[in-house]
Amino acid sequence: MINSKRSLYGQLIALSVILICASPSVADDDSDFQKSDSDGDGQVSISEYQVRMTDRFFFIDGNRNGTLSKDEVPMLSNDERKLADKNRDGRLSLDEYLAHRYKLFFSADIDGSKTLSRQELESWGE
Ligand SMILES: [Ca+2]
Ligand SMILES: [Ca+2]
Ligand SMILES: [Ca+2]
Repeated sequence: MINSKRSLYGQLIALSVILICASPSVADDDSDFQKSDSDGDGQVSISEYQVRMTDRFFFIDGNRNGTLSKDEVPMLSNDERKLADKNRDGRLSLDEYLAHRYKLFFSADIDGSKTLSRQELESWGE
């Protein structure tokens, strides 16, 4: 009796591990592109990008103090963060964050159209 209970428990654990591993991460880029391209014209314009990055700013601002501290932007290297932190207060304001993201946007905009096609976004790798 105890044995069968234990094996059922083991099966439940195995099942939940499988479920966690199977959680949606496939086609992440695609859905990200579609979310950014809010008018659905196949291009992410700078204003669509701004909306998306503003969203992201408030999403990663975990303690909601309106600035991003070092541990809230672990994806930025020290150099990147220093470059983006214009007033050198050790935090990124929304303006500083957006200015940094615009730079990335324009460096990804290979054809200079001020919009990012799906292809440009993919070769950017973000
Ligand atoms: Ca668009
Ligand atoms: Ca700052
Ligand atoms: Ca472009």
